[in-house]
Amino acid sequence: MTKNLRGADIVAKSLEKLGCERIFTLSGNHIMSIFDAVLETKIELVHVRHEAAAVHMADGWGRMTGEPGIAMVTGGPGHVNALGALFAAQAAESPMVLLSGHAATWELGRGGFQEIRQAEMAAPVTKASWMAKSTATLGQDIAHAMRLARQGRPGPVHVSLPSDLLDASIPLDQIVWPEITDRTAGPDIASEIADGVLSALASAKRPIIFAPPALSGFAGRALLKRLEEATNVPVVVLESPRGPADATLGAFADVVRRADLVVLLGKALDFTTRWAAAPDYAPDVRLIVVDPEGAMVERAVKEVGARLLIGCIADAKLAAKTLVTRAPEADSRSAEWLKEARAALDDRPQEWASVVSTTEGRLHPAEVFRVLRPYIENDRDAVLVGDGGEFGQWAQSMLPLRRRMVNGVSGAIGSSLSLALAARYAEPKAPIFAVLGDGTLGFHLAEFETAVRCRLPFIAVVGNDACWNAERQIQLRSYGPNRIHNLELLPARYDLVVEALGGHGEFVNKASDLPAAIDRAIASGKPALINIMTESLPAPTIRLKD
Ligand SMILES: Cc1ncc(C[n+]2csc(CCOP(=O)(O)OP(=O)(O)O)c2C)c(N)n1
Repeated sequence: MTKNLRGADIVAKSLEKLGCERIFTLSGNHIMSIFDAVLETKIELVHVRHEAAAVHMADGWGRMTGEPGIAMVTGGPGHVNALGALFAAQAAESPMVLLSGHAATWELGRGGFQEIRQAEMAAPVTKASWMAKSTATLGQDIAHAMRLARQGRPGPVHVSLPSDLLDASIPLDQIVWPEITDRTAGPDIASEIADGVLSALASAKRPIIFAPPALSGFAGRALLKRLEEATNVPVVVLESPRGPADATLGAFADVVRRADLVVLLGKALDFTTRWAAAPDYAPDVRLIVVDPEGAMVERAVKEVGARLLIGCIADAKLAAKTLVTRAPEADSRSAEWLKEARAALDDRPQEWASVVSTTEGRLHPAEVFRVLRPYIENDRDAVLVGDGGEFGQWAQSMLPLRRRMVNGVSGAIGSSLSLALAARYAEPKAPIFAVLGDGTLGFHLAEFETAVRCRLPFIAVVGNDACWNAERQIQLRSYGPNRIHNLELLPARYDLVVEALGGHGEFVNKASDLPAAIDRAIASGKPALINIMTESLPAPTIRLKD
């Protein structure tokens, strides 16, 4: 007698076969068959408190490991709740897959329960988005989604799973299981083009290389460091909406303005690069574009015309490795320019070393990050998660860049608690700090319950200025001091909320109390929140030389 398997079993077993250890999920009618099916696998379900948090966690897993994170949500409202978080994952170039339950195929077009055009809704925030068509090929859908997510410019992929396909039972011999060996990487850069790029770099006076968010992880940064060492050319990841003017990059915008050659190594020519145009760049700066997507090379042709020296379709990671291998042994350029660029990247105002708050009961952000810095610096595995708004910008400009996940190019606030939980799964022991403002905290505060329930210790460092300060600064700059309104928040005791959820809370309104509070938070071994009353200061800005 042939045994039958449900579609839901095919999904669970295929995920397991493809290396998935856990699914970040929020339950619902359409996916309960998969909850049931994972009982026959080693897959762990991480049940969270909002669908967007499940997507942020899958995003975080993708960024930490380079392997697609898997989020699973129910159809209709669950899917709709998940969509916003895909925007951040897409901008972060994070490999992940969103599996959403879906109304049964026989209900479609008839006003089915929670029926909505899910694949179409997810299309603009994913690399690919479709509805599965048959039970037998569900495993292939999953494998294809995972392959697409990590290929070329990584990003989110969505598959909707109609409930009748999940519930249907089919004989084993009809199932098309996915291939596990298929891990095709995008094309490498051809040797002669790599040599062309290297000789252009060698003959340029002031070249720089921009790398994409996809290479901002631990492994990516290590590879880029090797590239910088091999070429003596500054290599910088652009992962902020502020582009080269990101506070993380010190005074690097000055260097960019003087560059005579910019290589976009997998970095999209978009608003973050300021389209390589004046006044942020020299008017005659030349460009080399190495990108996994032909469309990006075409965009460069359109945007910069004759200033484009080389345009080539290649995988950024493979191309970086090839450039390292083919770079000439005896370095053909002096290290002077690189030294100058690195000095600009490290440039920070001297006063940050000593500035203190002028407001009783509130800390200056610099007082917070002077204390926090060694905790991150002294452990090479430590993970920093950065989120909005102005407080987050202070953090990013004062804390080490080595191992960091930020809300990044999307500019979307709210993901950090979820990213920190995903980081904990990827890194069971390392210190993990999430830094965020009090407004941002509100988006997914309930994930502290997930953290406590799933035993995922990390430390949230919250700058509580009782205000949506980033927007307050916009009102101040754009509309004047008399038109600041409607951005106040309560100076709430978020630390007590976390205590109530079973975590560890600290309240700090004096700089001298902060070190002991951090030590107690670490010693608690629990998910912890340090609620720090801070001054409402504008984000640090770069100082251009003229
Ligand atoms: C999803 C999303 N919603 C709204 C915004 C706009 N926004 C950016 S920063 C910010 C204020 C953040 O306030 P808070 O977290 O308290 O940090 P602060 O600026 O006060 O330090 C807002 C509303 C955004 N970027 N993303």
